[in-house]
Amino acid sequence: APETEAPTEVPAATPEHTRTGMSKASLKQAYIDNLFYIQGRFREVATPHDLYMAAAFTVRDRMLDRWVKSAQVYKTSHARTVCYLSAEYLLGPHLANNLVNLGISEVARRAGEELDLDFEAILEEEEEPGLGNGGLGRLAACYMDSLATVQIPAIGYGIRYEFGIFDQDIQNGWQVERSDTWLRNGNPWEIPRPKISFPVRYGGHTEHSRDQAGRSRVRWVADMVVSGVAFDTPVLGYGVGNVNLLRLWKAEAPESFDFQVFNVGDYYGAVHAKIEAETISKVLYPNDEPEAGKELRLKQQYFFVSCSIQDMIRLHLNTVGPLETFHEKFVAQLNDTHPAIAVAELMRLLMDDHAMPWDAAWDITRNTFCYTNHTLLPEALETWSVALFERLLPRHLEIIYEINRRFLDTVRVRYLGDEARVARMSLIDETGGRRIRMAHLAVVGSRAVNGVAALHSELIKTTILKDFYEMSPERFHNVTNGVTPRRFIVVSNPRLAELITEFCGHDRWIRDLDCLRDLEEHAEDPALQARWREVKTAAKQDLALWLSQHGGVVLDPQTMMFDIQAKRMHEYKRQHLNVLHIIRVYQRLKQNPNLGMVPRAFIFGGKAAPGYYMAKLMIKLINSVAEVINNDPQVNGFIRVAFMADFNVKNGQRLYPAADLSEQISLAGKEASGTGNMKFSMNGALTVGTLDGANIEIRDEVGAENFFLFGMTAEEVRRKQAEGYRPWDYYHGDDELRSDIDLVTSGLFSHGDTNLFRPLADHLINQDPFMVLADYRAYLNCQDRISEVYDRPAEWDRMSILNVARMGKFSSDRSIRDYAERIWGIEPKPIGI
Ligand code: CBF
Repeated sequence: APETEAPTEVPAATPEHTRTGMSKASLKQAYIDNLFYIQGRFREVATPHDLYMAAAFTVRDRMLDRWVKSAQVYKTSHARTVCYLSAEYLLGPHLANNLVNLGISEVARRAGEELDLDFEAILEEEEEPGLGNGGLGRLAACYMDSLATVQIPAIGYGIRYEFGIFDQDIQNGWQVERSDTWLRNGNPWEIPRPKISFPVRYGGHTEHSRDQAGRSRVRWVADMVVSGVAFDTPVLGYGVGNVNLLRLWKAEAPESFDFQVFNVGDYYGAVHAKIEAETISKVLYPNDEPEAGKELRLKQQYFFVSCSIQDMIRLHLNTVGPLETFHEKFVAQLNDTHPAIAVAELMRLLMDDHAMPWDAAWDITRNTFCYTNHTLLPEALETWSVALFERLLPRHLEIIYEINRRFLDTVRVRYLGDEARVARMSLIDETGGRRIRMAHLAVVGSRAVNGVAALHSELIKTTILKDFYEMSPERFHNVTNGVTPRRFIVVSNPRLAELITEFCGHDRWIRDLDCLRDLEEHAEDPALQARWREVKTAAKQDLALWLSQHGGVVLDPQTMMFDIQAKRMHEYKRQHLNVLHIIRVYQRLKQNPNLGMVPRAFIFGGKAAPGYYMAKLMIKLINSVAEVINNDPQVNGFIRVAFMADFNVKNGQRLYPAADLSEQISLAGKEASGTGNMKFSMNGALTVGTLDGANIEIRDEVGAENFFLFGMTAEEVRRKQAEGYRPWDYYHGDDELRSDIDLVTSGLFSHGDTNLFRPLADHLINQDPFMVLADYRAYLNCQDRISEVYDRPAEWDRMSILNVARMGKFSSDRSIRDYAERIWGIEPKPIGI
């Protein structure tokens, strides 16, 4: 039977346990019990939040049943386990997703109806844990879902930030940040484990000595200790019994009060240590492509890494035994360089706490870690000043120096006399102030390195890690990113999910996305096309309604093409290229009101890092252009512009199903992969995109004829840069381009202020590091083609169906299988239901 089929309501032979039973009767009883016994409420006085909590506990109980069983099987079978080390998990709301993975969405909905509950309102009530910035954190969340679904034993380790990514308001067109207090009403999905706690030390000095056998020993005498306390969240696979563990660490002071200080009357001093400790897991740094620098960030990284490695050692000692086989039990995936300090931490723990000699410890360490790189942007490549390390992690600095000394010896042997290469490959950057290169530490300490899309993995080999690739090419891999179809189709777009199931004749596609190919034969079927269009229009209606209620923009879902760009605001993603196109269309309409064009709604969503001035100015520009266009009766029947405030997972789920066109227009070579491109395409949007990141593979899969390509290739970009790029020439060589940019600074969009947007325009004309002007004309031409095709609905629908049908490759289940087979060497451990 399909896994999603609602469990039968025929009473079971043995009575169901109300905490675990899946029938409607059990769910209703459990719900009422939870409302009463956990929330302490009866229906008449329950708040919407009480109603949500009761639902969450009802679902969680059903997961715990499988979770405990998984833990038992994993333990007794000594299952090899993946530890995913990530500073970010952008989880999104749990409730709807867990209902889908348990296979009880329908029966729960019916139980809710009988209890006279507003199911949608309950789902809306959930505050999402925004413990990540964007692509990298959301990828970690998709991978947790897929690890459980493909039945790989896994633990996700990270930080339980008290404040996640800020909430975004738009005031007067500007982004305003509000702190994200996601924990204020409690989090029903986590289980605190106060007894699973580890000390994490900072500062101080080291003392070197010899033990009785003459072996060298090191003692780290720290001057600050905090405790990391585990908070566990179960992560359920779809249609399987496997439940994995997401273990997030909260920082606490080892003692609430320093009583000695307290006794001498220094109350402030007594609580100071507590506050300082708790600060470590207080807040997520809100930069998508972070610039290195802040001491607290390094403290955070070391904090979660140290707790996680100590936990892995504890688990190993408890279940398997001697640490010599640690790397056989665990493989640890470093999600970017944020957890790279783990290499030095495992070495320290093995040598200093478990008396292992260097060579044995290094062998284990090198065989435990694998590293994923997620960016080529130079400003995002983490380095830390040696001075800061010396102050905060003196023992780790010694270990890094020793790793480096031994590693550089091997470089010297291999490339005799090539000291320039030695300097380039060193873990320490000696140019300018001395800094530790975290990517080099991650590469040297790992047995495998991978990029996140085919182009990106190739570029790694020829740019940032070229020397390392030349030295050991066999360690370099590609694993193209993927996203989970459970959240991004079944949960976000239930109408589409139903339609797919109907035309495929099965729902196997939810677990095996390649099965979507069964849709291909129906791509030209008018019956499917008509239904396809209905589903899309319904999603557009939902979004239009939501937008009109949250921001006031009115869009027409029937006539308008929904053209959406939703992602972090960043110059390399080129939201300003999109804006220039909107301005062009606006000018054309003003010049020729009878233009007869396909009406379009240009919709944006995305947060800017609070300190990123240009990105914030782009938000202001979009909203300013929106204000002019939406209020101009001469054009607003044809074009409208909307900015969806607070783009997060929940709001993303409103956007993906409603898009006709997905904007993936980064400068080629800059977007490592992108995953929004996959989410849109899976929901039937056609892509307008450059040959960047995973766009290339999406185009290969869906067919070049079903993808709107424009712009330079990465190689052309490289050449143009080498020749000396002169945006000024483009500005002067193209009248329409010049007029569009001049309109930005004319004051039209800024109530007469000709200075407001000048920094953006000047930057484009004089520097344009992301070559907006060079790609402008090709983009416009491509947009014209898009409008033509949209005017031929049958053709558009066929392309849209084929996009969905050919998205199998971009399931995160496939990515996880790739990791398991090619990098981790790990087998599934199936657990039945
Ligand atoms: O690999 C996941 C994503 O990571 C980023 O968001 C990142 O933070 N470095 C990249 O920018 C994306 O291209 C990538 O898809």
